[in-house]
Amino acid sequence: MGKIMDINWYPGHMAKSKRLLGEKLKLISVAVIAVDARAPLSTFNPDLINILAGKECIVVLNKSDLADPAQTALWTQYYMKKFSNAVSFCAIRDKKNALLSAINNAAKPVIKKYADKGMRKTIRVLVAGIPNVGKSAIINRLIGRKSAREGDKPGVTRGLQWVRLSDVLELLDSPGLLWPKIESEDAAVKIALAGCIKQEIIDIVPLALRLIDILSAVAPGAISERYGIETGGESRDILANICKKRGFLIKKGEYDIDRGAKALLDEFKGGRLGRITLETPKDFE
Ligand SMILES: Nc1nc2c(ncn2[C@@H]2O[C@H](COP(=O)(O)OP(=O)(O)OP(=O)(O)O)[C@@H](O)[C@H]2O)c(=O)[nH]1
Ligand SMILES: [Mg+2]
Repeated sequence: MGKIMDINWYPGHMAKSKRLLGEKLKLISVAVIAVDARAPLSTFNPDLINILAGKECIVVLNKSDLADPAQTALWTQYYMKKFSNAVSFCAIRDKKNALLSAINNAAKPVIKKYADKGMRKTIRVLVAGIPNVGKSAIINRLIGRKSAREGDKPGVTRGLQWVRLSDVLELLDSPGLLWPKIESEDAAVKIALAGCIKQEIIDIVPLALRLIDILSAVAPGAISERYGIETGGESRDILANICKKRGFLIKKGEYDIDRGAKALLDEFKGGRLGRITLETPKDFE
């Protein structure tokens, strides 16, 4: 099978963003770490553990509307154990209350620390995570208007941006950060499937074949239901069958596999294959 992408892809703008973020860290007391609920561990940037050491952290499993609710519950428990603070969220639909109270709870000890010294300070909350997991959307949801730019592709937020949430809380939107060396090819695949890596560097046919393999384990039936095809054979035959069903032909008898791959990947990303989570906590025990 072909290589899906260079998993050591770490563009210069991310190194720069990480440096600029480093300069603001001393101002930050609370951090919201956003992950994609469809791959909650693979989309967690392990660099953030070091970067955010000593801060109150909340893991937000965002895009929960696209994930399997039972899996999201397991992953929320997983992160509760790890960080004692985790919330599942849908930034485009959910009410802000649950997330807001998690942030307020995390800020409470910091507010108290200052209050004990007779000080009343603004608590600064960083929203961090890999590209396209919905950091800006989370901020917009919390403040109730579109203040941070969001977009349906990775790399939309380019600089740090402060947004006032209340008289005591201020949020910091940050550009998506990957880490310099993604050790696991499996994690790289899921990061790509969740749309967190720009399309241009991805080889979409092998990625679509990997998606077909993963789906046969985590959501058997999803492809046959969506496309009305048999899914017993090899992934390549399944992809060819998707093309056949959709009429994606280059010429008679030759399928447009690229087009089929793109359709499958886009439809997965958009949730049209159902609410699917690509990994379960048990995979990592
Ligand atoms: N279905 C769904 N889509 C979401 C959710 N949250 C965000 N999105 C969409 O996902 C896309 C990415 O959201 P952004 O807020 O721009 O993501 P980001 O993490 O700020 O991305 P970068 O700034 O590129 O790092 C946008 O099209 C959002 O509308 C969610 O909970 N569910
Ligand atoms: Mg953003």
